[in-house]
Amino acid sequence: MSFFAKLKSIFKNLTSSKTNEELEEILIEADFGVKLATEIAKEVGTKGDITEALKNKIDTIISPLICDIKVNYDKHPFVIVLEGVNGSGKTTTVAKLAYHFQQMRLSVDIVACDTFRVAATEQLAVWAEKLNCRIFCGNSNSEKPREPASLAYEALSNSKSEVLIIDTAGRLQNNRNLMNELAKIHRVLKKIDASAPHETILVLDATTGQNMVEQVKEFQKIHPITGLILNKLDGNAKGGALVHVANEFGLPIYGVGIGETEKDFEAFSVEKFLKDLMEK
Ligand SMILES: Nc1nc2c(ncn2[C@@H]2O[C@H](COP(=O)(O)OP(=O)(O)OP(=O)(O)O)[C@@H](O)[C@H]2O)c(=O)[nH]1
Ligand SMILES: [Mg+2]
Repeated sequence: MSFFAKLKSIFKNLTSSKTNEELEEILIEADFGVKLATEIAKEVGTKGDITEALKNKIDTIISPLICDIKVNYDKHPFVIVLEGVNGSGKTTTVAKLAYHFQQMRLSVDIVACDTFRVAATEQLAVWAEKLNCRIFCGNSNSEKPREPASLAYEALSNSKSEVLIIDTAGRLQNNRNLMNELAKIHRVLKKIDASAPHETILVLDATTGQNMVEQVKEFQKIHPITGLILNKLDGNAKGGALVHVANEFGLPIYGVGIGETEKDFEAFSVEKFLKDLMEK
């Protein structure tokens, strides 16, 4: 059952007659995680209207974390690295963020550090052309793929833009080599600017369940994550584990992806999230 379906059934079945234990069980089943489920059941159970109390609790956890990416104009350029597992929407998010900053009249360069797959570079090159961004990429004609860290170094050394967005390879968080490669990208950036990257954003797929928590943990080991973007909230995405992630890590939530074009990026709305919960 999807997260929304589960939660919908929770709301339907919620009556004041449910015991705290029953509520706790339902919440665990709905991907809230044991710790949070216990906490909520304890708090909510004593407050009469369980539905309202549960909504308030979700609001209390998520609302303080919603914010924009604040570009520090003292940085030349302001460097953003996008990370995440296979297919979470990193490359599309590069385009969405590039467009977002262009709307703010900032100049943007992008870097195709997913050099292992030629198609990945081509995908980003298409976006670069559409958005009229400068792109740094490896030479697709050469037989050996360019080392991602060396490309990142070249990009940061040469970019004249206000914002530099770095795309990385979709990697399983348990793939040591690829994670080492990511660590290396961070190391070389710091050789040029000790404060870089200025944002390390983990891109999550809303259709992921509890594995989301694991993903945050594993990527945090490489370099501190400074914020999250949750993609694919359009359609029937679960997204529920976000409540768990938000409660566990308290990381800023920079926005959500709601489609495949550069314009399909918006701020996370708790109101919409809860409304979808009740009506989807
Ligand atoms: N519906 C929907 N589709 C999305 C969204 N974001 C990305 N996609 C689609 O999801 C697929 C994967 O997106 P990519 O941006 O290539 O993901 P990635 O993380 O770069 O993938 P890898 O480089 O293979 O790891 C593409 O078909 C995108 O068009 C979103 O917010 N909503
Ligand atoms: Mg990609």
